[in-house]
Amino acid sequence: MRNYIIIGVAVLAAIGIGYLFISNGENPESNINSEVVEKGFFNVEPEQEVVQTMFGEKVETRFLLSSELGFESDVKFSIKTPLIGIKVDFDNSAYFVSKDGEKVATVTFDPMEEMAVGQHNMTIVAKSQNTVRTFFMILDVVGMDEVQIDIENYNFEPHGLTIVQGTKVTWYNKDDVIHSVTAPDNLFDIDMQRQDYASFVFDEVGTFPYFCKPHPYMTGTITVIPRV
Ligand SMILES: [Cu+2]
Repeated sequence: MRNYIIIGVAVLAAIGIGYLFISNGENPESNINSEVVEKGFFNVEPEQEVVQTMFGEKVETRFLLSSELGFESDVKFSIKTPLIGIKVDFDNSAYFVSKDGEKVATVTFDPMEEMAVGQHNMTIVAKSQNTVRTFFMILDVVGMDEVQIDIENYNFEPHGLTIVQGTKVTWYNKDDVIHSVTAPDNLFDIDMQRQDYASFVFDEVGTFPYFCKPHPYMTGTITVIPRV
């Protein structure tokens, strides 16, 4: 019994020492520019706050990067929101920002799959060694002809949606409870049984909020834009 305790203590001590070594050792990622001490900070300005495109059409948008107080370093972007069915490409993996002038970062969104349709709130992070800038943008992938909204876990998904005039929107109730799709002005008021489908064709241009009668906290909005 005593031997086991001694072995146990020795194992714990070994783990502890190992841990000290690991935490003292430098993590390879933070090692890249470890001799460079960053001065100042950088600013990032999105060219647009709402980026709109049609389903199936690539769209580009740019960010302006500038140096403040002598900042000189690499800046990397990442998008913290999962964008399902959308391919995202930055034109560079890192942007060297210096006091010599503004730098432009370009990102391309390619909404390739049908599930890309809808308004996506994106959290974008631009990061250097010591500075982090977080900002928000909306990517609005406009639907045309036919669009499906899933009702799942007491949510309309997509929750915000832009469509072209004349588009048929079909709601599909995936939940095991009864919901409704109800416009406050009674333009439509559809009871949705379990596993039920129901459609409405939006011929008028405008903004149409709707909700669920049994669960009024469930809301959605459809914005209809003119067909060109
Ligand atoms: Cu409901």
